[in-house]
Amino acid sequence: MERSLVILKPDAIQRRLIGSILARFEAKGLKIVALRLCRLTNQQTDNLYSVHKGKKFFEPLVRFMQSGPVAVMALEGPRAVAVTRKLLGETFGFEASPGTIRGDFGLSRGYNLVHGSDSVESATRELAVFFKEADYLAYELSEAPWAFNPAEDLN
Ligand code: IDP
Ligand code: MG
Repeated sequence: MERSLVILKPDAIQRRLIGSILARFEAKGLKIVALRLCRLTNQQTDNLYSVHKGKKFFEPLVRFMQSGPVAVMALEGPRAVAVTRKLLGETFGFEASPGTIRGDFGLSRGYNLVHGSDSVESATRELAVFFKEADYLAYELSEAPWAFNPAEDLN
């Protein structure tokens, strides 16, 4: 089953939005299979944001991401990566549609509450920065057969 890396950024923690944001992922039917609070290291922010090195927002972005605790998690489900990105909304809060996490909770460019892997390849790389295979808890949600038809085609 597909997995995505999601990080609730320092602004989400400071604004006490952990519960509200997690509720969006739960309501959608995604399963939290790993979840941890931590502070991001240089190595971790480098890995997450290497494509942005050299851009003018890179240094402020790294400082922001290391400015306080974050909640790092792995979300699992059919098409977890694309579905998560849709739930996040456009990058900037002022452009993100109402109904999305960024659209409902934020106004800023950089302080946009949440990170989500942008492709299955990025998810594989990013998840490996934070979790070992043994960190993913295997369990069944009782509603799972009603949240998604297992006979459904994923292509
Ligand atoms: P994404 O998070 O939607 O994938 P990216 O373009 O990959 O967006 O940018 C990574 C992060 O860098 C964003 O989530 C945001 O926090 C920050 N960021 C991107 N563009 C800007 C900008 O123009 N000004 C300030 N921060 C930015
Ligand atoms: Mg990105």
